[in-house]
Amino acid sequence: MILMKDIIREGHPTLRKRSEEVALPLSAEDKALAESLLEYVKNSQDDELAEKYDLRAGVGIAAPQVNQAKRIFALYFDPSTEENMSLIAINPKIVSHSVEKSYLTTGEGCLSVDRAVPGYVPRYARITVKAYNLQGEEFKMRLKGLPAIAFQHELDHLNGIMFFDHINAENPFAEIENATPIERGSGE
Ligand code: 4LI
Ligand code: NI
Repeated sequence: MILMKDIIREGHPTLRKRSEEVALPLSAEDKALAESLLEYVKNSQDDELAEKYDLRAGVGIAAPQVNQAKRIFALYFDPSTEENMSLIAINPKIVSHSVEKSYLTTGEGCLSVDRAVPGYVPRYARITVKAYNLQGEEFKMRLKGLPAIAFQHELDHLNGIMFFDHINAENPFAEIENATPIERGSGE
């Protein structure tokens, strides 16, 4: 199981690399890695397990964050939330996106970043994505809201990009043209 000590932090070179495509069908090792990423985000949102194992809560985590430069990530939104989604994405791609953008009014956090980096992170408001699942089958889906933001945040990790790379350096809270703000409390 993945613990905080297994998650590499900003400054580690793996976070700045482009991760490698994953061979399909998935090897047993890659399948176990993908499952452990999903397990981490699930456990991190369970109050008891998060406290027991000292896990920081996240909705997404990417393989390079555990020092595996492979194109795999997991997203998890609890069934009690309106998002309600559990996803493993292998070799993910954005096939199309809206012109409209969106951003979290609270800014973004990252399990590999131990400081608060204030500022708006512009993202596409709606994306159509393609990826492979654990069984090696291709799937396609449309995302909006927080899942779309999280998907773009995790896809960036596979390309060596950190969320703060997108923040306006002169004015972190400069208005973003053609964007819908997303308000969301932590831990709801
Ligand atoms: C507890 C239980 C306030 C501050 C609000 C917490 C269950 C920030 C938000 C959670 C912020 C859950 C999150 C992300 C932000 C902030 C990620 C809490 C886990 C909110 C997820 C990838 C950016 C995703 C909304 C600097 C580790 N997640 N909050 N950003 N939540 N969480 N991101 N922003 N301000 N990061 O961080 O998983 S996209 Cl679900
Ligand atoms: Ni991150």
